[in-house]
Order: sequence, then structure tokens, then C-alpha cells
Amino acid sequence: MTTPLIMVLNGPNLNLLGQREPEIYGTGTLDELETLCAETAEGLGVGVEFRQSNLEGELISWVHEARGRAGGLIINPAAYSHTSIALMDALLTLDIPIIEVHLSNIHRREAFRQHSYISNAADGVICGLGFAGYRLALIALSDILEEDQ
Ligand code: CA2
Repeated sequence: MTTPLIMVLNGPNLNLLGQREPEIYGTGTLDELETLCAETAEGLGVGVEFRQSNLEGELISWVHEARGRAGGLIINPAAYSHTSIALMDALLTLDIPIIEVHLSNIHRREAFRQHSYISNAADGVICGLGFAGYRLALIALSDILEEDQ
């Protein structure tokens, strides 16, 4: 039996984590978030690939790459959540479980953040729990993948 792979994709400006707006996004850095995901995945016995891009097209290409490679996908699309029909369409072509994660509670913020195109393509959505949201998404996907075996 091969170890299932979970891809974790992060959208624009998340490379700035820990450097700006700590009151909204916390003080942890993207590298620390990657370490948390790697340690969580190791404990769950799943593989993880963690990536960040500021480019919409690159995120879409990574979604295409997930087909046939990944057993599940976690995505924090950042501001593309609220704008990108193209990223939503790419995610809708996948037949693996998808969890959308936001560090902040987008429903308690500006009106323009309260709608996500990506939620149309996600099996689950976690928001407002900071880094813990990624850990919980990995646990949920690992449970789903185990049930599917
Ligand atoms: O809460 C989230 O995770 C968001 O996806 C973050 C996005 C925002 O556009 C979404 O509405 C909600 C913004 C990511 C920008 O990240 C920064 C991190 C540190 C400093 C500045 C921006």
C-alpha cells in the first residue's frame, strides 16, 4: 500500500505571514506553518507537499498536477477565494477531497471576504482557527482517505 499524498496550496501574500498584520494572521511564519503540516502529516502517516504562490496561473497548474498524484488537497486561496472563477473551475475538475482553509474568520471581516468561489468546489471549509485549521484539515483528510480504502 502506498502512502497517500496531500497537497497543501497557499495563495498570494501568504509568504508575508509573521511579518505584517499579526493581529489578523498571527505571528507564525509560512516556514513554521510548513513545519507544522510536515509534523502533523508524519504523525498521521500521510505524505504532504506544501507550496505557496503569488500567481493565479501557477496555483491552477498545481491543481492540475494534483490529479493522479494527490489523494487530497488543502487550499488557502487567500484573496483568490473572493475573485477566481478560474481556480474554482480547476478545483471542480478534481475527484479528490478538497478542504479550503482560512486563517482568519472571513465571515467576521469585510463583506467582500464573506463570499468564496472556492467553497463551491470544497468538500469542507475551515476558517478562523489560525494554523490549527491546517492541522485539522490534514486530520480530516487522513480520516476520509482511510475510510475510502
Ligand atoms: O484568512 C485567510 O487565510 C485569508 O485567506 C488570507 C488572505 C485574505 O485575502 C483572505 O480574505 C483570508 C490574505 C493573505 C495575506 O496574508 C498576509 C499575511 C501577512 C501579512 C499580510 C498579508
